[in-house]
This record gives sequence, C-alpha cells and structure tokens, in this order.
Amino acid sequence: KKERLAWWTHDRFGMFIHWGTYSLAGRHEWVKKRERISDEHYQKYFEQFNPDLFDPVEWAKKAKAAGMKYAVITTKHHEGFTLFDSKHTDYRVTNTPYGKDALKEWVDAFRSEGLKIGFYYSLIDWHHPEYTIDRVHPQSANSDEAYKELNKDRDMKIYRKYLKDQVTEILTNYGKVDILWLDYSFPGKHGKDKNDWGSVELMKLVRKLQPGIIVNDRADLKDYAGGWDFTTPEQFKVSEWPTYEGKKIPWETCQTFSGSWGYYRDELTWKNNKQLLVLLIESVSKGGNLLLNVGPTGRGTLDHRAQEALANMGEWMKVNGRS
Ligand code: FUL
Repeated sequence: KKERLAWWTHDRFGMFIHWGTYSLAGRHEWVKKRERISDEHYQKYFEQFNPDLFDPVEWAKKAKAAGMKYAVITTKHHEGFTLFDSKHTDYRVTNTPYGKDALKEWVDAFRSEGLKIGFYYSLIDWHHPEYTIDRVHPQSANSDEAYKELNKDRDMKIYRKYLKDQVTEILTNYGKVDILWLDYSFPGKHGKDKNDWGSVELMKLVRKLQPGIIVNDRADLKDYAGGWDFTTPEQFKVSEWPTYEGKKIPWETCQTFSGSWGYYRDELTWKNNKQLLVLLIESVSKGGNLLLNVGPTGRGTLDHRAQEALANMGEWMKVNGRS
C-alpha cells in the first residue's frame, strides 16, 4: 500500500474538477436535489451540453503552472450524466450536441502535460431508473410508506450491475488510471451503504482491473487494511494528522474556492490568496494532500477568479514546491 501511494504522498497537490450538465445551470452541482427538479426539466441541460470553449490542454497547463501534479475529474456525478462514452446508458456525453468523449480528450491532455489522472465516480445516481429513492435524492420523501411506494419498481441489484459495468469501462478504456475517487455513502435510514454498492466486490474488481490504482475511502469499507488507500476530509482544515486505530493514515482534503463544487456563477464567498496558501501549507505540514477544486462553466472555461487564484498559487509554488 505504501508503495502504491508513494507518488501521491510525494506530489501532495492536485486539481479536482467538477464538470457535468449542472455546470450549465451554474448554481451548484446539487441543483437537481436542492430545487427538486424533475428529470424532464433537468433534461434541458443535457440537450444543451455543448462546451464550445473546452480546451483540456489549457486546463492541464493551468494546473501544472499552479504546481499541481495530479487531477481528478467527475466521470459521473450524482446527476448520473457520464462524461465518457458509456455503452450502458443513453445519458452520456456522446449523445449531447457536443458528441465527443470529453473524458478521453481530458485524459489525453492531462497525460500529455505529465499530470497523473484520477477518476471521480459517483456511487449515487439520480438518473438511473433502478436506483432507489433515498434521503439525498431529488425525490426524497417524508414517510416510510412514501418511500415504499416510490421504490416498489426499483431494484438496486440491477443498479449494482450498472455500477460495476461503468467502473469497468472507465478502468479499461482510458489506459492507466492513477486514482479512483468514489463518492459517497450515507448509511442509516433511507440511506445507502456498502451493501447497496456491493463495495467489497467492487473493490476486488477495481484491484483486478488496475492493480496500481489508489482508491479513496467513501465506499463505506471501514477497514483501512482492506478496502481503501486514503481518507478524504472535506471542506475543513485538519487540525492534526488523522488516525485509524491509533495509526496515522494517508489523507487528502478536498476544498473549493468558494462553497460549491460545480460552477456557481453568483456565489461570492471566494477564498482569498492567503487563505488558499494557508490551506495548502497546513495540509502538507500535517502530512496531507490538497485537492483543490475548479468548476468549469458549461462552455468549458475556467472562471477568471479560479484562473487568478491558480496563477497566484503557482507563483508561490515556483519557489516553494517540490520537483
Ligand atoms: C460530496 C459531493 O456530494 C459533492 O457534490 C462533491 O462531489 C464532494 C467532493 O463530495 O460528498
């Protein structure tokens, strides 16, 4: 495990990218749930997905200039849309006006700039017809009876197969993948856990398909020795090195420039340059990594505030970063 993680522990600083059809709405990647938007209404973002300014080489250059050494992109977020050409769904990028496999273009660009690549894949799926409605679903209900009624024709067994099929696609069709970032579990009443995902089997499959890959801890496999490689404190500054059974464990904090992960045009709570540097320094000095997020627009550009922040971190990294 330590060997698998060696490059990642050394590299420390990566770019997270949240990009999907929610980017067109421009008001949070959870917009479908937050506003309880129906599939029918949400469909317009899919029908208009056509990022005419998407230039992944440009993104990769910006990440590299910021001092980042790896990047993790949403191959599918909770909305269920796939940025890759999946055989198992029609809700995929190649069926939008854009028509091309955006993930493939992204992988080629980031690899060619010398960055390691990671795939975020959402276990949650708000589009799949067999995925049972739960408490974080856009159609969440408020009584046991209502859930029962909503889910009477849905079958997680079929969804589990879908999940495996798609993970197989992303770990087979894009060459070597360095990181798999699964997201997320919410056990308990009207929630989902390792049994819903089939996490044990899923992890076996992942290890078989990509023996060198490193995987995060969000598939509800508690056992550090077993399922996962690193833990993922989200949106908070870690005060001391996280431990598991008394041992310090590898960790990576993921953070946004502002509050949301997907592009949110009108959000005005952007961290300033000093806050961002403090985050990076505090994380690395406590043995952790920083995965800093950008939420590209529906047209495929990076917000000017993100561009400026990245450039600024690059200035600092130029003299303080590792090679
Ligand atoms: C969370 C997700 O629900 C957010 O939308 C985002 O992807 C973040 C990194 O993980 O749990």
